[in-house]
Amino acid sequence: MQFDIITVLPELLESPLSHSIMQRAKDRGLLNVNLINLRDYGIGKHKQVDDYQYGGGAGMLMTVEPLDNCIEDLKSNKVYDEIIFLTPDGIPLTQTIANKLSLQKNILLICGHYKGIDQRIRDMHCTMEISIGDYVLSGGELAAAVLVDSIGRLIPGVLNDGTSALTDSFQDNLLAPPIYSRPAEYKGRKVPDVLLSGHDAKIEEWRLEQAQKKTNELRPDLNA
Ligand code: 6GU
Repeated sequence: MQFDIITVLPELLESPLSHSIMQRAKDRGLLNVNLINLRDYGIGKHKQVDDYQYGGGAGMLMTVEPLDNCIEDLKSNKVYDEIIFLTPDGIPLTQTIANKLSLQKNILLICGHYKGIDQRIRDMHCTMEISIGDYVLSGGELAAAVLVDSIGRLIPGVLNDGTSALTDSFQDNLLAPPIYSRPAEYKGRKVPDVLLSGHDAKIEEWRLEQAQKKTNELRPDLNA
C-alpha cells in the first residue's frame, strides 16, 4: 500500500511513521510512505504557499495554485483510490473507515496548515475529508500520522499475530478488557485468578464480561 502525503512540514511526519509496526510494514514491503514537500511547488522567489483569506478574518490559508500543481503532478504518474484532506471539519475517523481504507492500494493525503486550504482544492480533488476528533490541531500532519498508523497496521501481514487486530478495542464495538503479565502479584495487587486458571472458556467469558462492563461505564454510545 502506498501513501503519498503533501505537507509543508515533512519533518513532522518522518519519525512517527519510522518506528515499531510502521517501520516493520515498510521493511516487509507492505507499506510505502512518500512525503511531498509543498514548498517545492511554492510561487515566486519565496516559494510562497499561503495567503490571506478573501472576506477578511484572522489567519492565513494554503492557496490553490501550489496545491493544484502538486496534486496534478502526482496524478499524472498514478491513479489514486482516495484523495483525503485531513481537517477538523471532516467526517470523524472510525475503525470502520480504517478497515475500508486498508483495502486500497494508493492513497493521497493532504495536510492543511494555518487556517486550512482554499475550498477549490477540496471541490476539485478531494474524495474524502477526515477528522481525527473534536479538537483542533495546528496542522494536518499529526492527524495524517494517526490515519496512516490506524490503516497501516491492518494491512495483511503487518501484524505478526494475524488475529491480534481482531481483538483490538473497537473492532467489535467493545473497549478492551484489562490485561496482565508477570509477576502474578505486585505490591499486593494480584492478577485475577481466572487468568491463571488455564481454563480457556472461563477466561474468554471473563474478558467479554470485563469488556462489556468497561464499555457500559465509559462509552455507552459504542453499543447504542
Ligand atoms: Cl484532521 N486536522 C487538524 N488540523 N485538526 C484536527 C484534525 C485534523 N482532526 C481533529 N483535529
